[in-house]
Amino acid sequence: MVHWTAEEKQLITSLWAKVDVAAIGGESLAGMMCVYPWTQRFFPDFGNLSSCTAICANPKVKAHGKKVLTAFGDAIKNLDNIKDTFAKLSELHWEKLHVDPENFKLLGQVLLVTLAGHYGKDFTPACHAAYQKLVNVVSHSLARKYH
Ligand code: HEG
Repeated sequence: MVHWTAEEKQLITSLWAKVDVAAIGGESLAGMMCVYPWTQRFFPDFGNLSSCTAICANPKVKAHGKKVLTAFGDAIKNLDNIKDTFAKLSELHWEKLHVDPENFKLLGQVLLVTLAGHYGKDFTPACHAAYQKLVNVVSHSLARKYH
């Protein structure tokens, strides 16, 4: 089980209070689809993904990014129990969506870069490290039901 120091918890929750979930979620998901174009294939019904400009403006990408980042918020509310919090989502990504768990890491990395770009001053090295740990735990928890 992952251990969080009081400082890490504080760094994570205080930045999160400033995060615009819709904007950062949309930008992170769009970023993943632009930088790692093979991830687009999981979203065949999302319409126009023909260029990075199209992806970034696509309302379905924005809406789904918000949904994904809202789930990150649930993880932050349950830092000591992320595994159980994501049990159902892990089953969904494995059994129904067949998303290779390697992709969770890619999205996590794009999220970190997006947060750094938007909240640079608050995204200190210690905050970055705490968020790196968080995206690792989220990826790991989402991959847990894979077999
Ligand atoms: Mg996933 C659905 C969260 C990574 C592809 N994802 C969802 C849903 C949530 C979620 C909350 C909605 C579930 C529902 O409808 O009940 N996703 C989530 C998180 C992460 C993640 C927290 C974090 C790393 N997802 C992820 C990645 C891919 C992916 C990396 C593909 C590259 N997710 C995916 C697809 C769906 C969801 C295809 C269904 C989309 C749809 O509504 O058509």
